[in-house]
Amino acid sequence: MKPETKIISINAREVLDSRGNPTVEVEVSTPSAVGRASVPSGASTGTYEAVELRDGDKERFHGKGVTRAVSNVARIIGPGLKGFDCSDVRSIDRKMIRIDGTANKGKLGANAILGVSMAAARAFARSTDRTLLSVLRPAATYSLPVPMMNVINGGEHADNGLAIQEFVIEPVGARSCSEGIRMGSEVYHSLKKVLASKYGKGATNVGDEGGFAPPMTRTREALDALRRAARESGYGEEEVRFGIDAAASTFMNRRTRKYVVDGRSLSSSKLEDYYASLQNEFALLTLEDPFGEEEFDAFASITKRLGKETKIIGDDIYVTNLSRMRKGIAEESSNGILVKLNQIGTVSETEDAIRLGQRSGWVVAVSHRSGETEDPFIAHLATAFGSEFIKAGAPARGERVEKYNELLRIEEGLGSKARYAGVALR
Ligand code: 2PG
Ligand code: MG
Repeated sequence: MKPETKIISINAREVLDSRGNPTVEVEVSTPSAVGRASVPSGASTGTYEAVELRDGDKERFHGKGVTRAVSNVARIIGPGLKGFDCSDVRSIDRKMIRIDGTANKGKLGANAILGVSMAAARAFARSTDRTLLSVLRPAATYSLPVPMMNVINGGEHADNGLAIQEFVIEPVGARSCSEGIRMGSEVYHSLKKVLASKYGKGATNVGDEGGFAPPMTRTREALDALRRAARESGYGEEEVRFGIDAAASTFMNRRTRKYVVDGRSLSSSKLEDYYASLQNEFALLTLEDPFGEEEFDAFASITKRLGKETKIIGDDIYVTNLSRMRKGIAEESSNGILVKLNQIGTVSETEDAIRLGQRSGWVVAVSHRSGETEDPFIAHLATAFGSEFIKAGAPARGERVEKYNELLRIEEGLGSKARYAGVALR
């Protein structure tokens, strides 16, 4: 008998994220199963992201409560989707977009809409006893992503003096994703020793994404520490590469359009020179958000200059939004994109962004947020669509590790059919 996959009810609640802030958790029920999902939340958010609906009621959670989003799920979305089939998440997404009626999901809240979208996909997987991966993209050849592990945290994710937000390691030389995860974990622990011996024990406290937050102020210090840690673990440059997420909107002065970094105030062309010298010294494989979120020209200039060796990845500039991506494609502003479900607010629009990036020859990095939950949805999303990277933080802290652990399970499940994206990036 065919399993019943129509929605009979949708439930939502307020739960806590990894920073201890409230977020939305949704359960979509069919007659045969319940699919549950929870929604992440960023700190260095792009201006053009879909709206994360917060109560603003200072009496609860310092204004960060999400009871309005929760009630939008229970009172509006739930009744509106009754009888919809979970096999067709795209129709579910379309219906929610129609009910919301705004361009940025500001009425119902992208946190409400996304929770339902993810939970519906999972409800279909559970009801039909399939993996989430195969529901997101049936009958494909699956490739597991290279973990992009953020092992030194700065910017808005830590309280140290680093302007640059993330320093990541990328084990492209591994033969499989599981080997890459092992290599990343080894380098992480070597890094802990490197930092403790140079800066003392307090230097190994961790930031929001599980990376260390040492009392450093200079970009080079962080990259030097990464290189030493990789070497001490026995890995050379061809095995473990490095990357940066500058999140430059957070240190750009909007009036002067200068960037305050490493004790200097730099114009965008001087900042480009600075990145070029870092690229030269550390062979950076990825450089995310090197300039502010409106700086399509500066992005295009650095892509032209470094794009052969380095993937210039746009996060805040595109916010997983197709129309912003199209501008970037036309202007050749980058050769890569960071993809985040909650920037756009539905699973099907996220899929469209991934596909558009891939059609344009860009590398794709599927990403977590700095405020996460234990939901490993992105491990399935990245593998389903064969993104080159997954950015899920350090190999530490439960909410980060759960994504990597899910990749280990996925790889095991795929057996000899599992491919690894690192092969193409070497
Ligand atoms: C980023 C993300 C995730 P946030 O800038 O890429 O690492 O940070 O979720 O704070 O926007
Ligand atoms: Mg970013």
